[in-house]
Amino acid sequence: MLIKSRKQSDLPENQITPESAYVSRRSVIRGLGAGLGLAGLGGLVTAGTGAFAAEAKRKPLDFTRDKPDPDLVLTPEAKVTNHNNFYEFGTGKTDPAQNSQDLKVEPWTLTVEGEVAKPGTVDVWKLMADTNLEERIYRMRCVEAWSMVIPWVGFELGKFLARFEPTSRAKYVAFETLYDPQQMPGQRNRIVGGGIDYPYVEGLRIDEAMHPLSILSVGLYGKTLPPQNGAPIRLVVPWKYGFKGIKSIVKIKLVEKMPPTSWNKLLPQEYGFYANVNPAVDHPRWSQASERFIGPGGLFSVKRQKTLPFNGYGEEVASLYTNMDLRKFY
Ligand SMILES: Nc1nc2c(c(=O)[nH]1)N[C@H]1C(S)=C(S)[C@@H](COP(=O)(O)O)O[C@H]1N2
Ligand SMILES: [Mo]
Repeated sequence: MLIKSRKQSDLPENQITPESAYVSRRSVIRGLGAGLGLAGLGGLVTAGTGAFAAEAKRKPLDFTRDKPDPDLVLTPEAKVTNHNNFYEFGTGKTDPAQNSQDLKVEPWTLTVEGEVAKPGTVDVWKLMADTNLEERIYRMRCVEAWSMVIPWVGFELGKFLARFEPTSRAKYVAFETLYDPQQMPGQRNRIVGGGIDYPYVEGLRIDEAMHPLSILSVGLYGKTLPPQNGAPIRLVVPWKYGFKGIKSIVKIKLVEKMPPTSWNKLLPQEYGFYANVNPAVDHPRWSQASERFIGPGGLFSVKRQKTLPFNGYGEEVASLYTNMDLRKFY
């Protein structure tokens, strides 16, 4: 996500920081490796490929594997965990990995309330152990025009919500991230936090939430989530821009009216409630027709590719929006 006050060099077209960081780190490693020998090199390689303090605490998960789509190339794990948006930990792409390592993700509870017959609070770590987890390899498209392919591990949001027995008045689902300024520097400071009014909130229409592609993710690359990706539980909706994928969720409320969402509150003319990936509707400040795929390799292998309607999931989800003007409901 971008905020208006950002300078030109921070705009997405110029956003080469993460990739150039890899390149320069590698040349540093090469330069030092000659003198330090293999031991020194090993240490530096680890530092450059995402060894976080919290990395050691990630637990292996039991899950059913997705059958890999031969057309999809995975984004390497080190890039999935080093190029993030999580404004509670800063607005730079490497800030979340740097600043979120001490987030206390265990224990963690998630409350489901509102228009449900059986409201309740669940222990997320128990939930993880008791649920049949599935791997879902999804294309992800950020509104800033970069994309990744990520092997998430999680479960269907709809099946989870069904346990709480939504009432007929449940028309929307509202989500909320942890509010804890002690742990989240962006919540203490408007500059660090990018001007968002915390806690971060998001929402879906009930039919979107019930769609089998919508998942609550508890892991990636076979292990529990690192904090920078939204540990211990976050939303993943692959046909929508990345900002819908609210992280580190503590509350889900089923409601009758369309709930407020963080980016829409901050910049309503730029970010709508629906946020369906749509190459035909440009962001007011840049095109959404194409994207930079963050794949394996260095700076020069970042591939520009066409953006697909509904991020390539149109066959599954377009019917949710028949008779809706997607220019108006962006
Ligand atoms: N709580 C919270 N959730 C958030 C954000 C955030 O700043 N705070 N950023 C969103 C944006 S803009 C994107 S693109 C995705 C990025 O998810 P990833 O870092 O796991 O790729 O998280 C989304 N969820
Ligand atoms: Mo984003």
